[in-house]
Amino acid sequence: MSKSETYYQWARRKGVSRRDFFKFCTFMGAMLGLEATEFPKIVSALQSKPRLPVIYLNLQECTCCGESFLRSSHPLVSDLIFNMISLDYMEVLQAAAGKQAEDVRLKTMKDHPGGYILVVEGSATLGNGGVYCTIGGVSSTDILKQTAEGAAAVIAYGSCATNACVQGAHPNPTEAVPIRRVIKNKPVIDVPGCPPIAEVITGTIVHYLTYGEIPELTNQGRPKAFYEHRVHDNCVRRAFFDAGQFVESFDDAGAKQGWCLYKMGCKGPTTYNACAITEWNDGVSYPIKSGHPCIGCSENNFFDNTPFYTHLAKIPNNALGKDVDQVGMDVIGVAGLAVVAHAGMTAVVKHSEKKAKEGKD
Ligand code: FSX
Ligand code: SF4
Ligand code: F3S
Repeated sequence: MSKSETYYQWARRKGVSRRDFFKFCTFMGAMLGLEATEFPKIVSALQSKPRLPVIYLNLQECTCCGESFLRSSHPLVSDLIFNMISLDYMEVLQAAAGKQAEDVRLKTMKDHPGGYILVVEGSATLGNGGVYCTIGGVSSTDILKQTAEGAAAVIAYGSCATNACVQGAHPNPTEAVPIRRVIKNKPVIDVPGCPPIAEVITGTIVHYLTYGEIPELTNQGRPKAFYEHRVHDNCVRRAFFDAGQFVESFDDAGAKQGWCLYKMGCKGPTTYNACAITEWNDGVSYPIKSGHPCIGCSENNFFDNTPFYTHLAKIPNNALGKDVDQVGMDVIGVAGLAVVAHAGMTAVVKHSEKKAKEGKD
């Protein structure tokens, strides 16, 4: 994609039909929680505006955030993401290396002062002058400061970048800190999750292109459209929570029935993220749907918020109005009786069938 080419021109050149391009714009509008009347503005922006330069830095992290990019749930989203990013500078994917790569980063900064987006994956390190993570012999914390200088906005992508995540867990040997602790003179958009949802970056960039400003943020600095609700609010197992039906061990009958994972340590009631809506791998699943409790990976310091498999002491806004342990016991009592009754009935039916068969013989 050349720098003066618009997203629409690029998409058409890539063989994307006009119809699919409109579908993408509608999808993005819906993801951003915009009114349908706003969708034409997205179409118009992507049809007329040239590519927005994006520099992507990898600091202290595990690269799963980049992996999450690659598996964006909308086919056009992943294509668009990679064409929005200056692939000349994304360590994981760039062809260039060493000085050549660093020169490309510096050139992008020089050519677009105040006009590029900086995406940062991973935490910054302050320990011992930032020696724990270096790129080309330079502290990555200094590279971060230098690259942020000419950025229009900074997207802290992933929990490492927003709250230092695993590196920041006790005892935090590298003095890992969130990006907003180092970059204080630019808008920093936090996109937490370990890994985070790829569509949030695309949504943020599409919003910036359409309105010339970053999307509305929560009081924690996260895009509101994606982080306004708790995982619990849209959870696929929510009906079981409301009915007081809880999994008590990973191999029990409730687990097989897809009951609520609250008692297995699920942090969905205190975790703000959109996974229950967007899901992963083309909308196939998310942790809870796959049978594992939410560990609250988008919440601050979740690595220290253990044990993962012990349930929360209190559920905010608990509509059940009583202690969940007790509710579980009540339900197990009822369910247990039901199982016994069912087993009894099955035995009676089987016995009758056997008798009937014997009579026939
Ligand atoms: Fe962190 Fe990203 Fe967790 Fe990993 O790189 S948010 S450790 S999933 O992938 O930064
Ligand atoms: Fe879903 Fe967890 Fe809430 Fe149960 S406690 S409904 S598994 S988010
Ligand atoms: Fe993370 Fe919980 Fe979603 S563990 S991926 S916030 S379901």
